[in-house]
Amino acid sequence: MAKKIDWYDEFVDFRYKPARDDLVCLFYFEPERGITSREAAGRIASESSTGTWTTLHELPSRMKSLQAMAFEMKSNYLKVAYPRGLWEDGNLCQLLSGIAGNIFGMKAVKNLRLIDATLPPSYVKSFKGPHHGIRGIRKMMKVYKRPLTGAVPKPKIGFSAAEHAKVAFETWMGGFDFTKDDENLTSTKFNRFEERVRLMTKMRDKAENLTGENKSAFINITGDTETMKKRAKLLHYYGWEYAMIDVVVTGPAAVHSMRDYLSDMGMAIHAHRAMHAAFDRNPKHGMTMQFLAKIMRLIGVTQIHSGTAVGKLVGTKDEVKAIADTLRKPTVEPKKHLLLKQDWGSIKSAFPVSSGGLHPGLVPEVMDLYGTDFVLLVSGGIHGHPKGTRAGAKAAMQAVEAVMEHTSLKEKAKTNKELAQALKKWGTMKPK
Ligand code: CAP
Ligand code: MG
Repeated sequence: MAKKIDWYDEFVDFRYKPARDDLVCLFYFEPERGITSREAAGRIASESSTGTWTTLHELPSRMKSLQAMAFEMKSNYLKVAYPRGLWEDGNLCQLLSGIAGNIFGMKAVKNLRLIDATLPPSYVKSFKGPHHGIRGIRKMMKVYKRPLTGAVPKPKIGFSAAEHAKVAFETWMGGFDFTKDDENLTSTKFNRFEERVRLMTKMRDKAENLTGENKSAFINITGDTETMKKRAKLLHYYGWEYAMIDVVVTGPAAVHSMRDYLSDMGMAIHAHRAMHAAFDRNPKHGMTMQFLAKIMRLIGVTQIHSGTAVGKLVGTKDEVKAIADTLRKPTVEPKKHLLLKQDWGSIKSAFPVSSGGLHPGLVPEVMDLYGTDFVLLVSGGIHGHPKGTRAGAKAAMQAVEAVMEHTSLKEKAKTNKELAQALKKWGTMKPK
C-alpha cells in the first residue's frame, strides 16, 4: 500500500462542533476532477490554517490545537471552524491572508468562494468599528428620517477645480446633502486637490448660508498612506467632516491606519469599492461583497457602496440586502448561502450607499430595497436632467419625498415640474 504523503484528512471531522470562540467560514467550492469533496474540504481547512501538502516531522503538540476543521458539507457548501488562537487581535490583513489567501490558487479546487464568516465576540472586540454610526451621521447632517442624498460631478474627471466646485454648488442648491469626488479623481494638473478643497469650501459655505442646511462632501484622498494623512489634515482644516477612500485599491492596512487618524479628528470615511468586482462578481469564485462590507465595518468605515440591483452595475436584490444587513444590523441572522450569524457587540452601524445608473424614476425601487437608512447617490441621473444639475437634484429629492409620503411618482410629478421633466427623459428605465 502506497505510503501516505499528505495529512489533509486530519482537517476534516463532520462530528466536530465549533467552540464559542471559533471563527467559522462558509465557502462555496467545486473540487477539481480526480479530487473528492472530502479531499478538497481537507485542503481548504488545512491550507488556510496550519497545514501543507506533505506530512512533516515531529511537530510541537500545540499544532493540533491550531488546526482548522472542515465540519459541515452540504453539496458544494462547506463550513470550516478556525481556533481563536490562530488570529491576531485587530489584524484584519492577517485574517485575510489565512481565510482568503493561498486557498484560491489551489489546483485541487476548480472554484472556491468565501461567502461569509462568523467572527467570534473576542475577535470583534479587538476592533473599533465606525466612529459615528448611522445615528451619529444623521445627527451631524441634521437629517433624521429620509435617505441622505448625494451626487458625483459628471463627467467623472476633467473639470477644473473651479468648475468642479460650481457643479457641487448646484447639487447642494438642488437640495442634496453631499457631493462626492469620483473614484479616479485625486489630484491632477487640471484639478489639484488643494485648490479643489479651497474652492469647495467656499461653495459649501455659500450653499449652507443660502439654504440653512448642513452640506458636506466626500473628497477623495486616495493615495499612499502618508499622502492620505496630509490630505485628511487639509480637509479637517477647512472643516470637512468626511474623507473618501477607495478602500479596495488602498487595502485594509491603509484603511485601518486612516480610520484611527481620521477618527482622532472626528472625521468619517466614505468608502468607495472600486475594483471589488474583480474578485466578487463571479458567483463561483473569489470573495463576496457582503464579506468585504463586513471587514470594512469592522475596521471602521462610516459607509460603503453596496449596489442598486436596478442600476448599471452588477449585484442582485438578495446580495444588496445581505450587504445592507451586514452593515446596519446589531445582530445579523443567517441567510441560506448568503450570510452566517453575526453578533456585532458594540460595533456601530455603517451606512450602505446605493449608486450607479440611478435617476429619479428608480428612487421608489431603491427605497423599497433599502428602506430609508442608506445614502442615495444619483449622479448622471441629476446632471443629465434636461434643465441641468440643480433641477435634477430637485427632481431626485421630489422622488424621495413622494416615497416618504406614499405618493406615486406620476402623482407627485403633477405638481413638481423637475420630476415631471426627469420622468419624461428617463421614465423608470434600468440602465445597462
Ligand atoms: C456612479 C459612479 C460610482 C458607481 C460605483 C460611477 O455614477 O460614480 O462610482 O456607482 O459603483 O463612476 O459609475 P452614475 P458601486 O450615478 O453616474 O452612474 O456603487 O456599485 O460601487
Ligand atoms: Mg464613480
